[in-house]
Amino acid sequence: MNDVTFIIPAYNEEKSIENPLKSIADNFPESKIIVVDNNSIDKTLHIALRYGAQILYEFRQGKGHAIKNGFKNIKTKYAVMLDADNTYDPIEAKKLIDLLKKNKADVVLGSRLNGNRENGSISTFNLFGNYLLSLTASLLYSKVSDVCTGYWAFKKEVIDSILENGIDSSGFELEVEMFIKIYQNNFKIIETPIKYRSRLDYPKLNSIEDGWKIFRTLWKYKIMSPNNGTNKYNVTKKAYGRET
Ligand SMILES: Nc1nc2c(ncn2[C@@H]2O[C@H](COP(=O)(O)OP(=O)(O)O)[C@@H](O)[C@H]2O)c(=O)[nH]1
Ligand SMILES: [Mg+2]
Repeated sequence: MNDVTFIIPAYNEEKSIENPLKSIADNFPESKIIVVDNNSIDKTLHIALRYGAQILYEFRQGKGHAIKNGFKNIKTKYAVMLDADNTYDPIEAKKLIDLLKKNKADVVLGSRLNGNRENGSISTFNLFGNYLLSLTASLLYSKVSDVCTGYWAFKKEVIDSILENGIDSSGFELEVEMFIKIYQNNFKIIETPIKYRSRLDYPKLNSIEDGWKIFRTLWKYKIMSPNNGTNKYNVTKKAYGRET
């Protein structure tokens, strides 16, 4: 997949980042890897360099800032965003990218909530929060099962459009902001189920604080934006069923 760049936001993930990097290097040796670091003080960068990743330094803390920086450096036709925490299996990127290549959509979300979750990978509290946020996104915009997933595949034109619209989010509101802007720009979004594994290092997300920010962001764009709910596509997941 020489037409794909993997973009990995990373903040102090020395215990986790090697697994996804190794898997990408083994399975997609022709793909490019960008790791966007935010002031990590551990061995994250050292490990990323060993796998030939391009390192971007983003000094403004937060996943939103990191991804914005990464997006500006995407040169390939497709990009895959995934976490450095070993929760997502890079092998599944093939499935997401194939859907883009077959023109089934412009953006594919890997749904953890429709997929197979390893025991202990997500707490009951976080699971409930994720259902609630996805339900809110479905009611305000378009039906989606897992709007906060960190596993996304994009066509380059969608990334260009996101950058043109601007990314306001500094942190974990990033995913809902992208979902809303992609939807409002009439791109087609679909979901496909993915596996979700337990993270190896400590979580960077604060469930209550970040969950509340994400909820407010969902409403903010509903109130602010002029073209609410005009997308001719609905987020579709049915066609791709559960993984066997
Ligand atoms: N560059 C950067 N990455 C971050 C920051 N905060 C979190 N991340 C990364 O973003 C990804 C998602 O964070 P995580 O704590 O796993 O959130 P969760 O998956 O929503 O629970 C991980 O790869 C983190 O290392 C940050 O401030 N800067
Ligand atoms: Mg994660």
